[in-house]
Amino acid sequence: MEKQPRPAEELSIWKDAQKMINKARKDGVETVWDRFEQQTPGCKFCELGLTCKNCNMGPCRISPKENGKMQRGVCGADGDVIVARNFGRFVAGGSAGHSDHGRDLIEVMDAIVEGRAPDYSINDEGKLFQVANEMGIETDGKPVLQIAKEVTDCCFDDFGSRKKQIAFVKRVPEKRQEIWKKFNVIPRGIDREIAEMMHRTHMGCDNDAVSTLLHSARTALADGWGGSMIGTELSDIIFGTPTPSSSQVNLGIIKKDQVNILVHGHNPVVSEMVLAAARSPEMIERAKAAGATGINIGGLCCTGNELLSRQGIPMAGNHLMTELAIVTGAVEAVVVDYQCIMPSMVQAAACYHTQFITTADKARFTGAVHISFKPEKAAEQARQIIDMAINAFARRDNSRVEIPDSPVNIMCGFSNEALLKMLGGSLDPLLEAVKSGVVRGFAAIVGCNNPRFQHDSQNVGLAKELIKRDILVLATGCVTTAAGKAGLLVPEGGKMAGPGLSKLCESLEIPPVLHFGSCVDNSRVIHLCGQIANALGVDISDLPVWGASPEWYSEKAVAIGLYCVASGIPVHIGTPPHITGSKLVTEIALNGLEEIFGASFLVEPDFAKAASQMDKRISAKRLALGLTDPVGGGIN
Ligand code: XCC
Ligand code: SF4
Repeated sequence: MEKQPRPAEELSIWKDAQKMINKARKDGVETVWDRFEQQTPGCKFCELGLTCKNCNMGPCRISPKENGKMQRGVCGADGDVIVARNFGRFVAGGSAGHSDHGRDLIEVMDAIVEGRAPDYSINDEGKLFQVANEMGIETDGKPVLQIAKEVTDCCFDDFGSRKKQIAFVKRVPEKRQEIWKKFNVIPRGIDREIAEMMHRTHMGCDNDAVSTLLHSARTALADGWGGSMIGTELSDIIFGTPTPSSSQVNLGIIKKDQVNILVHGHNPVVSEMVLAAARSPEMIERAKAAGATGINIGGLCCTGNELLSRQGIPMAGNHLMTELAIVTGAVEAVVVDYQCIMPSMVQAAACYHTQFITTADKARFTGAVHISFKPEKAAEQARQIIDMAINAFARRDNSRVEIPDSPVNIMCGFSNEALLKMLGGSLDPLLEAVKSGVVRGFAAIVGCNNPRFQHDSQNVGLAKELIKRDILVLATGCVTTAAGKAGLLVPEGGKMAGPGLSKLCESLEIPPVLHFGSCVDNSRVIHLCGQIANALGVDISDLPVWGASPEWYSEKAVAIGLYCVASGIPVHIGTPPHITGSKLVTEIALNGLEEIFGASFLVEPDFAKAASQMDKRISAKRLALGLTDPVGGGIN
């Protein structure tokens, strides 16, 4: 008998999602939830991490039986080794994704420096100078492009093998660097650590789970303080450092009378140009000639967050909303770069008039229109994309259009620089707020959606629980959209916070959850933690801080989690990665890392329980710092 589909209300907490899930069913569009049903239950061996396909004597699978002789793969690898190797490769995948994204920004900066990309420029010279100084590059009296060239070279070198450590290790507190030295996890080169991870996990190399896990940490640190940080910093230099502004979120941002173009993926290089083209009078005229009132650029996932942070474009939705956005029937084009783009979007688009346009040669989708994007021809290609969308507008079938909700207002564009500016140029007022207990601590809630959970239930639930306890929340990635829809990204959201935080929100006119950007912008979070630790003369692991990714799904999310932990920030996750087949590896993740890095993972699928655990630790950290904890334990 065929399984009955679950009611839409069970699948997502949002009205706009529920309506579109039902419309998808009516329109015959398959969604992520349908496929999740088909794939459940998953393979037990794979879930436990106990399958290995690393060579052709296998595949092998290890039975997790507790008693008797430990099974081994054909080569002799035991369950611990297989789990650790699989985990290591998972981290390498995530680190490669973020870091290759960072590299693409270096390529654009290189093209700017060499005069090959006339449509791009250096937007934030102040930030360029600051980053150059941190990298030890002399700036006095040098032309801007010369400084940009030297920063570009330094970043390129960070990917290679010639350095003992990547440039931004300088941002890490001394005590933390000592720990990294002791355990030999200071990242040397970004590509190097990733390649070494692949090497170590080849048959017959690193056959000690602890050793493999330590290199996983090194690989993740190469992402956080390397590839991702380069991605963030160079994006700021080229497109501007985010400053607070306002925008809107949910599927209601799609406009019935306009040419709607959604930008999706992670890298702002293409979408910044698409936005610029969409704002040009020439393109707006063409749209009007086609019968639309204008051109509307909306965001999905992290490309959306990048453009929201810097340019204030509205957000249509996060990861699990991406197919549903197309189901509105009012999207003329989805323009994608890479990462987190469900291949199924090609089929969803084909059910309507929507053009699905890929732009990255390393992220091709069968059935999509491909425009091989080149920074050298950026503006011209962006206009070509807009033209395709305008042409599609004529083919839209308005009888199939349904826009399910009206948009919610949000505040966006926080960055470390913006925060510092709001605080009057110094972290002191924030530190004072922490010391007095007005803000008891910080938590960065980051990452994705996963159909294992009711969409956004955990992301929103956890954020609400934490702010109630006067814990200031920073949100990145897909959590930003969830927080925005829940009304947490506006100063009035402070009413949902505890007494201290709600007053702070009122006096500073900030939301209780700060939109801190995209996934690569988690580098802002670790950088900020480093700055706070330095200001207090302590290590990051001494701070009352947490990371959390309740609904994570991607390899990148695990890389983020691990670089946070290795940086001294404990991390809550809603579901474990595929490691539970090894007691040793699981024990290290939950406890062993604490002894090495002063932080570890908390796996807890229930946000309320997670919040109370996080609260306890924040309380303990405050007391250890000699601070009082006025509210601590007040809510349980
Ligand atoms: Fe992807 Fe960054 Fe996750 Fe969203 S949050 S589903 S990784 S888009 Ni990073
Ligand atoms: Fe099996 Fe070992 Fe080959 Fe993995 S590396 S598939 S465990 S023989």
